[in-house]
This record gives sequence, structure tokens and C-alpha cells, in this order.
Amino acid sequence: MSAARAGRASLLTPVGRGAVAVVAAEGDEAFLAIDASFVAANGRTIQGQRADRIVFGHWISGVHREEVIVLRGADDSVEIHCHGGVAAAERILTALAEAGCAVESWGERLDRTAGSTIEAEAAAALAHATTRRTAAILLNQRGGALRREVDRIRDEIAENRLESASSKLDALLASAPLGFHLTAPWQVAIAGRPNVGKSSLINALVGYQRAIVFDQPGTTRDVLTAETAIDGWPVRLADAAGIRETDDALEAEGVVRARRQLAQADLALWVLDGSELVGDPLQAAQREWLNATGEAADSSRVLVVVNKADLLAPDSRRTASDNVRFVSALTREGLPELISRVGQMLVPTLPTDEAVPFTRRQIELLAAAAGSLAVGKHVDASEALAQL
Ligand SMILES: Nc1nc2c(ncn2[C@@H]2O[C@H](COP(=O)(O)OP(=O)(O)OP(=O)(O)O)[C@@H](O)[C@H]2O)c(=O)[nH]1
Ligand SMILES: [Mg+2]
Repeated sequence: MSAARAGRASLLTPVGRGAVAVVAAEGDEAFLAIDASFVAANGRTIQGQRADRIVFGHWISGVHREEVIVLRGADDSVEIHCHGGVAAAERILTALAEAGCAVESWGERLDRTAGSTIEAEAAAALAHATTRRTAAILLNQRGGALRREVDRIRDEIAENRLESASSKLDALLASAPLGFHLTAPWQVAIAGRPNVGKSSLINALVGYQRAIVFDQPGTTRDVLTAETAIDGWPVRLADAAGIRETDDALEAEGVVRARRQLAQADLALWVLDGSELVGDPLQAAQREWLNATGEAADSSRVLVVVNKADLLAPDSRRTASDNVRFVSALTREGLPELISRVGQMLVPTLPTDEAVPFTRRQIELLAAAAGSLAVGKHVDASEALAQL
């Protein structure tokens, strides 16, 4: 134990009920408080526990005796995992505070312990990552991938290797759209004429009956959303009302919202009913899109989904376009291919490097550095990078 280390304690889990609560503590005062209240099943003091080993035991305070798991890290920090209710964590924090530990918030602890601002931002962002794939990318930044890349770029600027520095900056900026979505889902709108199977498709993609499906055009009257992961990316699916001209005021309002949803989405799936398909699906969809929105479809943002493929003969399920997929929301055929194409369209190029910027602050500073470098102001570029 380092004698100079001040006693500190913080609650790492969110305040409120959860399955477990985790209290982190460190310093001499913390060790004293733990030994006064924690009775390890193996009978040893906290000092005598092996580092990075889970120790089961009880935390005793007055009449309360609760099961806890204690973990002493190699750096002499200690984590105490207790029942997720508010009271248990509160009792442990109180004991630590009474022994002289300064109690800090999770954010304060993060600011103090993270290696750099980027790493602190990554730790905070990780709390908002909802898929393994996005969490893995953020973990790399937590581990210093972006900071190391920024340091390399600064070295190159100092060594006057400006071309290489500039292309590294461009590569980082190219992954900014992905970076933003590590903590916020992509918006994917599902649209098309009434009764083509939009709600069925959303249910098939989400994996349960989220939207009402009914054999009556105009069943969905408003935009309904569902969050899921597609190809490992977090996605918010919006099931738009069937788009058609209508006299029904309620339905018309839904159509207006559906159009707005389409304009804002990162990607739109335009659904066609395969059983009613005449001619080329891409052209049919482009025509319907134009009618519905008044604009030509942007091929990088619109994927055509021919649904009800189970009603089609296998040889009519062909198309030359990579922007068309045949699926059946009913039998789930074609769904894996649709999912992987959606993934490709959302993230067209995976970053070749591990470093990915993921906050507006980082991206603004990187863009400023790239801008300065482009006009020969290396000192300014270097200063912008230093701020990261
Ligand atoms: N055979 C077959 N029928 C389907 C498929 N997908 C949907 N349907 C049927 O098509 C009808 C309409 O499905 P919905 O999912 O409600 O269609 P929608 O596009 O949401 O309709 P609105 O909300 O009215 O615009 C229902 O009877 C579904 O069971 C499919 O892949 N194959
Ligand atoms: Mg519907």
C-alpha cells in the first residue's frame, strides 16, 4: 500500500436500484475502514488478499450484515460489489467516509484517473454504448488509440512530414460519422405504400411483435420506433405510416410525419410488395419515392426491400442492383442478407486504423488542425492537436 495515497471512495454504478452496486475505494483510510467492516470468507484482511482475485464475504455495520464481493486491484484500489439497493452502497460509503475517505462522484473519479481528456471522454461514452461492436471501438479509445494517433500526427508535423500528417488527419475525420454513432443510434426509416409489410419487417428485424400488423392498408397511422442492433450497430428503426394520398385527416397527418422521418433518416428502406411487383424493383421504388417525397432517391441513402418474397417464384427474385434485397418478413428468408447490406450502407468503410474520434470537441479540433495544415500553418495545426 502506498502510504501517500489519500483515502477516496465513490459509487461507480448509477444511483437507484440495480442488480448490484459497486463502490470503489483506495488509500490507507479505505483499507482501515474495510478491515473494520468486511469479514472475508477466507478470513484474511484486505491487505492479505491476492490482487485481482474475487473475495466473497460480509459487510457488517451495526445490525446490518450483507453479502459482498471484494476485489483488490494490483494498484491497491478496491472494488466492493454489494446488493443493488440504495441502502447497502450507502452504508459502505458512510463507513468509508467516517474513516476519512473523501467521497467523489463517478465523474470526478473519472477525471482524476483517466490518462487524458480523450480517455475520460471514452470512459463516459462507454456508458452509452449499446452494442458490443461500438463498445469495442470505444474501449480502444479508452486504451489510448486516438491519443496515440494524435501524438503521431504531432510528431510528423514537428518533423515536417506534412503529407503523411495530413492524410492521417483525413483518415480520422473520415471515421467521424461512425464515431458519432458509437453513442447514438443510426436512424433507419422503413417506408413504402400501405400494406406492403413495413410493420411486419420491423417486427422481423427487432425479433418480436413491436408493431401492429393487419391486412388492411393504413394500419400504421403514425411513426413508431424501435431500437435494435443491426450488424452490431445500434439502430433506431422508424416504422412510417404507409405513404399514399388520402382524404382521412388522421392518416394524412401520419403521412406528413412519415415524410419528415424519411428526410431525417440516415438510411431509408423503401419496401415494395413482391406479390404486386411489375417490372424492375429499383425503378418501381424510385418512382414511388419521387411521388412520395417530390425528390429523386439518393442511392447511398435508400435501400429497396422487396417483401413477401415467399409469394414469388425463385427465378423472379433477381435484380442487377446492389440496392435491392428480396426478403420475406413472414418466413425471414433474405433477412441476413438485408441486415448485412444495411450494415454496409450505414458504415461504408470501416476505419483501417483503431483510432476513431467520437465527440464533437475532438472532431472540431481535428478539423481545425486539418484546415490549418492545408494552408501551411503547422504551428496552428499542432496547437489544435495539443488541445486534444
Ligand atoms: N406472404 C407474406 N405476407 C406478408 C409478409 N409481410 C407482411 N405480410 C402481410 O401483409 C399484410 C400487411 O402487413 P403490414 O406489416 O401490416 O403492412 P404495412 O406496410 O405496415 O401496412 P400499413 O401500416 O397499413 O401501411 C399483413 O396481412 C401481413 O401478414 C410476407 O413477407 N409474406
Ligand atoms: Mg404498418
